[in-house]
Amino acid sequence: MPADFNGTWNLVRSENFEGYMLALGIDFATRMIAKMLKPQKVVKQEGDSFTISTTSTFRNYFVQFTIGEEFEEDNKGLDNRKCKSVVTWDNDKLVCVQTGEKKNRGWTHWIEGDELYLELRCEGEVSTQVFKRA
Ligand code: VLZ
Repeated sequence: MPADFNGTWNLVRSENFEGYMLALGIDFATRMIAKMLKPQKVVKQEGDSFTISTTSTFRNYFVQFTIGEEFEEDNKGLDNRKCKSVVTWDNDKLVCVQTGEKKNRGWTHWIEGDELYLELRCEGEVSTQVFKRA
């Protein structure tokens, strides 16, 4: 029985989101706004099917996937680069590989105690975001 990510999660702390955004080529003005945000994630998990909505006062992002099934991701409102993404289980971690123009792009979600973790990777940058249940 894999981990259960279902729920509504609020950002409580973040490391190096700036570096991640820089690696994605996000412009200065957008970075200044985005680094102040406290996004909320709503995760819906039914078996191996997921939706993850990330919302904030500035921009929202939505992704839907099934474990092991490659999908086209448009990253609309982020860097807008299309990539081919696939999410798999690594024990209780959800690992996404985003293949496209940017090397080593992807993310990992896991739960530690009552906190939801998200590691965001792009090129050489790693950002960690931590969420608590709303
Ligand atoms: O999360 O890829 O949960 O796709 C920040 C929105 C969302 C604020 C960051 C706007 C996306 C930023 C993180 C403008 C540059 C992400 C996945 C895993 C779901």
